[in-house]
Amino acid sequence: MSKLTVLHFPDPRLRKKARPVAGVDAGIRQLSKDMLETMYAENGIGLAATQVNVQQRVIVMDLSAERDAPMTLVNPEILEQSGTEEMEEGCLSVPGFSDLVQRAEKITCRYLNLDGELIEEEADGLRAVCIQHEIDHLDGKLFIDYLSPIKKRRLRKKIEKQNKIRAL
Ligand code: K2U
Ligand code: ZN
Repeated sequence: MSKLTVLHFPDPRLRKKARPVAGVDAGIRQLSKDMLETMYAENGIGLAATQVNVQQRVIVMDLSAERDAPMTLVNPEILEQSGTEEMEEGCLSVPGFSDLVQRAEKITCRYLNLDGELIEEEADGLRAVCIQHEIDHLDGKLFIDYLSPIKKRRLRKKIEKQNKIRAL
């Protein structure tokens, strides 16, 4: 297993659109293991392959309190969605920032598991938010893209200032 490097905004590689996985093989299973190790080390509850500079449609999640219920979703897609809900979101690729984001309240998600089985399940609450957040990553979208232009400009200036200080 190896911990991978998480890309940080405004890295342009976060904007790449990931490609569908042709088949769940040993390489995808190793990627899943490395992504889970990285997610746990960074105290995340989700991680998309795009965030570790791999342009494949793979996301991992673990929403359990005990951090012992890992899930891997290959080629995840949202088949249906209903309602709206608002939740405070953060992102491992935009450290130190969070804001309210509106998303679908309930979703029906279809994906391949690590055994290559096609799974279709409903999700709501934090699970629904996390799946939508991670699928956005696979499409090169970040939660900050939902913010108002003023908030996004303010955030970009704060990050550029942080990066200048780090570079000193
Ligand atoms: O994709 C990521 O960057 C990991 C995200 C996943 C996530 C974002 C918003 C809402 C739910 C999940 C987070 O950084 S994981 C950190 C976290 C931990 C507990 C609750 C919410 C977010
Ligand atoms: Zn994120």
